[in-house]
Amino acid sequence: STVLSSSRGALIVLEGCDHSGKTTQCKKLVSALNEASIKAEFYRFPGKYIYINDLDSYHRGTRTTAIGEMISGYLGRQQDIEDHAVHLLFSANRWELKPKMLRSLEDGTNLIVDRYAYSGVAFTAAKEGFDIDWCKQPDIGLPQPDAVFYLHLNPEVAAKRATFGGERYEQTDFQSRVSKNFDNLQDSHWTIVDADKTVEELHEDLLERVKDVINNIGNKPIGKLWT
Ligand code: 2DT
Ligand code: MG
Repeated sequence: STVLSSSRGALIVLEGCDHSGKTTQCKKLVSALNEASIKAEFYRFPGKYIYINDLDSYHRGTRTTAIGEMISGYLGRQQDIEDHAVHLLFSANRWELKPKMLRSLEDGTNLIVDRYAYSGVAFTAAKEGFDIDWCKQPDIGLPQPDAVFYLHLNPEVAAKRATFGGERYEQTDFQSRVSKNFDNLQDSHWTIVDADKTVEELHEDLLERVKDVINNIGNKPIGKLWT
């Protein structure tokens, strides 16, 4: 007889330019997977709010970390933080969640993650005086995503969706440098997905790809990012 060993969870990241629909799609993926009785949790970086299988408390923002709070104050312009220091805080926010993420993955729960170290590098490296190599250092060794889906939207289409507000980084010239940096970070784990379609169409597309990753994960060891 055959003994079926249960597989670990897959670590799946959505990246992409602003207004490409990452957050919406992550939440829809988690809901759809859970409805299909596939264990999945939503993570978001920066982890302004952490929630575990509870979409409502996410919106209420009930669970925060101290580092997440600092980043939140920075993005909302309530607080200035030196550029190198805030880069390290974004990274520290990922490291502080690493043990929890690994426990979930080992327990067979799939993680659907809205932004990761790629955003960390792409955004800081868009600032004056930073290079990609320096920016990558603090995130080296984090859990390696099994798949990164990069939601691609051309800048004119993104601009039409945009309600660029007062949050830090929400300017078009900055965003175009960010998007060039993303291009330099693509590796074999990436798939570029056309995000210029309806929410439902994009969801169907992503759900199929995500299920494919989950079905093929087996007990492949979790890698270490950028090693
Ligand atoms: P959203 O809440 O819309 O995702 O905006 N950022 C994010 C960084 O500068 N470094 C990071 O490591 C991460 C994860 C991207 C969050 C903003 O924070 C930026 C936009
Ligand atoms: Mg978002």
